[in-house]
Amino acid sequence: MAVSPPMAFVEHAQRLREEVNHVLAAELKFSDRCPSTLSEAMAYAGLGPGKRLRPILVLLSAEACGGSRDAAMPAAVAVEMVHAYSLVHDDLPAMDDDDLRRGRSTCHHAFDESTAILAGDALLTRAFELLATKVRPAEVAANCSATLAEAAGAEGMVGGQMQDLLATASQSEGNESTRERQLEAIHRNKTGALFVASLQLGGIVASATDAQRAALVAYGEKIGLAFQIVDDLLDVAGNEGQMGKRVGKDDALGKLTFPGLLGVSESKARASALIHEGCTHLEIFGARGTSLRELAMYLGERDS
Ligand code: GRG
Repeated sequence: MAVSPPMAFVEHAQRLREEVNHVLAAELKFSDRCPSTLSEAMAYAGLGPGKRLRPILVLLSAEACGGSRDAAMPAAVAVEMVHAYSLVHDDLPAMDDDDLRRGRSTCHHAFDESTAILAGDALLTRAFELLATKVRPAEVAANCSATLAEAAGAEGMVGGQMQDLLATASQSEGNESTRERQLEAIHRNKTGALFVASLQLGGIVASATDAQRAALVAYGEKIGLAFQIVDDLLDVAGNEGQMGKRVGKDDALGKLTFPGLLGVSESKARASALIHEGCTHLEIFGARGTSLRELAMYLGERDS
């Protein structure tokens, strides 16, 4: 059964979300060398009412490793820019062809398709500009850039999206255990890689030890997969108003999903087990890992 995070955590997460939004808004302001339509589309996509989970992971992992929130903030905002770009491109007609995101029209509906493609491109490049110019010292900036690029690129998120498209096109051939392995591999790249990178970035800016870095990766892999299982469950039974996006699309598109493969109750049990397992890796952080533990609980019981 899912366990709710304490109210103090919910309030802590809300404060972090507001701090992230403040810096994100400042970093999405451009001089008049940027066409106003492009900066408006970037602000629309970047500042929409999302949960800001990935930047919160950056800030909480830095906290767990004894680092400062100010030092982690540029990396937190950079990850959110990469995430926002991925949502804009994922919603395009050539991808999921969605008209609703975060309770509002998708970027290509609010603007147009060409502007949405360019806004996604510019969010992605702005993220790396931020890491290069705002993370110090330069060696830490380079380490953050390499970590985020690897997670977002061909061997991470974009590669996972390609695997997902190929699996949908081939209508998921193979027996149940082959398909389950395939599904886990897709989500390890498509969703999990950015979760793990977010935790790694917090660790990098906080000069985490190798053992702390390994613990963050192990925790991130488990909760990243749990997040995706819950996302699949919400697509089956979630509320469109609360989710702020269309539901029931996975089934309509013939997508390989956890509830489709394992059924609803086994999927719920799998998500709870992963959250529990993920939290066992936080012991190394002692009391400083409490917020990451509470975030994992939140992921298990979220409804949006
Ligand atoms: C290059 C054309 C082109 C497309 C690439 C990169 C990409 C498309 C897709 C990335 C994969 C992707 C969007 C995965 C979705 C993961 C997911 C469940 C996102 C929703 O995350 P939440 O719930 O969203 O954290 P909020 O709105 O709260 O930020």
